[in-house]
Amino acid sequence: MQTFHGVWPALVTPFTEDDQVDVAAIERLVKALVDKGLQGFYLCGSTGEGVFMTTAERKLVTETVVGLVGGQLPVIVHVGASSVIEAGELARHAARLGASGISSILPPVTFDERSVVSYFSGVAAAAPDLPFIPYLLGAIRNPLALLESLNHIPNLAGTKYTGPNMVEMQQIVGLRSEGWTVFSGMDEQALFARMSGAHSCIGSTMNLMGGLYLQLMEAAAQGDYAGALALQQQANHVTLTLARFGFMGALKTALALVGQPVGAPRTPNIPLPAAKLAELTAALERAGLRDATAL
Ligand code: MN9
Repeated sequence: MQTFHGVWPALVTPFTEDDQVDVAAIERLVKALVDKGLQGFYLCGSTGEGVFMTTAERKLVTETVVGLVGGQLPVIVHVGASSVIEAGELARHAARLGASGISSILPPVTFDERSVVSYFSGVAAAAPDLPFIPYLLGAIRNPLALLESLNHIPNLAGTKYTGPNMVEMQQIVGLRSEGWTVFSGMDEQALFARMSGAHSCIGSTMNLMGGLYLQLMEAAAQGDYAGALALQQQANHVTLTLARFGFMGALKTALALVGQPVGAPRTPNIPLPAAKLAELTAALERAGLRDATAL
């Protein structure tokens, strides 16, 4: 199975004032990220608010982004949905358009590990020629055992591990020696995940500070770990500031502040209250947003 590398934004989905997918804003943002040198795109994940969108809206995002960058950069589409039928439909759609891979969160409201295996098997089988990247997000007791239980899936090609445990990260990386891509999903840990063997990172803040992460990875590749750490800390100041104000609403507002208006998040994500705009702007200024996004 194809492998992947580099710094990828978990693309935010821009919405218009009347809560429609904003195709023009997607095009603007994607072009800017390509110009910065980002190395792939992950669509409709938790940052892309895919599970809060309709199937038609998710298809529109995929069509727009694959139409813009397909063939030039890899695009992985998150297709997870509560119904495996819907996830399968999205997976087939992604394959038909020429996406590079599919990914899925765990099914909601399941309490039996065999259900997770059954669900992932069904999603992966809908696009058998595409790499399948299960998205390990949230409190998963034993990610290593879970991945081992998915071993029979022919197109299993890695995982997106959004957890903080870097020992676990090393073990997941070590599961296979080829045809295996481990994406780290916790932006605050991008450097440490890379040092633990993660092949690539996908994250929400790469929409905002993509150039900084590229520089960070370049410093690490040159063995300049002090330089890389300074950049990780610079990014984390901004990320932790966003979290204090309600992450998705603050992230989308911050994108507008640096010239990429993407509208408000989709409910149940909460927009930044208008009364907090000045406070967030000042806090981001102090956290060094301008420097972090100038790269
Ligand atoms: O996996 C994102 N995680 C979630 C991607 O959305 C739960 C991350 O990129 C975080 O937004 C980021 C900030 O905490 O690490």
